[in-house]
Amino acid sequence: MTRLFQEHEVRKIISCNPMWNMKLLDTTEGAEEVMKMPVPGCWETHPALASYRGRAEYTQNIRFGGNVRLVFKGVSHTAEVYVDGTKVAQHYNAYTPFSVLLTGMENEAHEMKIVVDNSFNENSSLHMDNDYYSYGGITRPFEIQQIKGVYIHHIEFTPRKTDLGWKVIIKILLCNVENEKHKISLVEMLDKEVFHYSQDIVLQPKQELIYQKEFEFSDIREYMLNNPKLYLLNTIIRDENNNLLDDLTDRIGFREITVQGKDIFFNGKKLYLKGVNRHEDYAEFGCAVPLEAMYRDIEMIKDLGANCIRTSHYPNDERFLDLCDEYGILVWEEAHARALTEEQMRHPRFDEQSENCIREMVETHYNHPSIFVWGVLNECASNTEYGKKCYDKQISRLRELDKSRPTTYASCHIGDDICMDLPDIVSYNMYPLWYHEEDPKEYLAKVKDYIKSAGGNNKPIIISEIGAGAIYGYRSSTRTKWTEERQADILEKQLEAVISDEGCAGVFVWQFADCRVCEGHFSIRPKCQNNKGIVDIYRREKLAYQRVKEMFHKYIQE
Ligand code: ADA
Repeated sequence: MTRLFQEHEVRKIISCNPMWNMKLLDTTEGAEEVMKMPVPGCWETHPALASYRGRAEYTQNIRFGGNVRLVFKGVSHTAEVYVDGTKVAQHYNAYTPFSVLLTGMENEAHEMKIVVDNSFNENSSLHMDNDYYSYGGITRPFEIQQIKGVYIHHIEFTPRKTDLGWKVIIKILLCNVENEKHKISLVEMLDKEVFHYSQDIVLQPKQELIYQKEFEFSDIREYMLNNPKLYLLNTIIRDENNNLLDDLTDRIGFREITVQGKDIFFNGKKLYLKGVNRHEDYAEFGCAVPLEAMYRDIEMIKDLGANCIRTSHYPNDERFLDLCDEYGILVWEEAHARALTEEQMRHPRFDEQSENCIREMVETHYNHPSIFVWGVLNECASNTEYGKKCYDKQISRLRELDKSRPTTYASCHIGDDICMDLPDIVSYNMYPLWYHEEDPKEYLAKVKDYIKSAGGNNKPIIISEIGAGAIYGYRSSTRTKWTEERQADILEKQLEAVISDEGCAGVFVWQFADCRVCEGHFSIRPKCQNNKGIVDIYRREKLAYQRVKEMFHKYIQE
């Protein structure tokens, strides 16, 4: 299951065994050479591989024929895909989907081999030793799709509110995979009600065609956070003999995000963001968080009184985004990057790997109504001229790909950030009373003064990270650092400072749950975890959970 709804009725999905054969290629003592491994899943779930960093080979013989798409929702972090011994694809980045088109295949068992690599090597500019863990494996769902001569690659649904209702631009990318011309017809439905039909659409051999139209809808229910109405947008294409060719269903919402001065509006209603940062990381499951655990997270985040989640610091699993759509929880989704220096941003593969991540993130997650802003480059070198070129390139690219959402980045360069003129929303990460002993209110005033002086004036301000650490179960009347008491005290003072400030559009707690970190630079972190979660890696509440809940509920947006 790659989504929380059925994407296809016409397009057939070829089932394959979720248990793959796996062979370690950079062996480690204590583990057998060949073992079984579940997909999706992290190899760290296997007790002997809890810290394995290197390459592994996944193999399985699967019967298929004709034209097929191999769809990988996430492989961590580099994949080489081989079919019958021939390399057919390569992909870098654990957090974005990719697919491989195979045409004219013999109808027989084919050997699938995926070489997966999670090592920190010279070709990796984004996955590196960091304050989160780069797991290994085919960590998100995989499926094989049977397609015919023409298929629907993806659809973009862009709604815009008008005085009479909604104007919507729908872009459909159609792909002819054969060496012959195809003439097709196309029907579009909203919750099974036909709103458009077109025929005699001609695709030349191997042509990719964008079919774009604008529609007006008046009698629809808006997507509201307290009543998140989702529609199924269903597109079906047929050949000239009216035979079914392909279909694609996506889920959409009629909602519009606008920024005016220092305020962010959702369907014309001013937003105040009360959020949490969330890593995709869950105890022994690593980044391959099972749906039940995603469900538990979203229920707890809703219980907190939060209305948004920041996917720190990479694009998330589409099933989690589907849950956010269903629960009316807003999402700040960001491309993959955390705390890169200028030197790291000068890595020869950085621009290309960042571009691929941004394009794949926006193209595949575009229709999620819960995503209200795109972010890039968390705490990277926004204080250098070279860094500014990268920020400018990435924010411009976001705007090319999506004109319907604002852009932002979270900075930590208080006093020397030179990029605040670039994004639509200015965001800052601050840890007064944890990393430095300053009164949160005074520190926030300094942050706002700097933002005003450095190009961020008259833009919405989000405090994208506040927080403090605590070891789950460590309680003491001393209230020293690392006690749950101290974490709750610090969070209360930080939240009080931000929520009571008129000039902020919102605040995100760092972070929802503890997560594993890498041993290199971050072994200083107790248990080799980032312990600023308000719950631990098993989602057991620390005292701060209830304290944040009280604060968020105290400020309830009617
Ligand atoms: C930064 C960073 C987070 C985390 C946090 C911390 O703000 O964006 O990923 O590392 O610091 O825990 O210090």
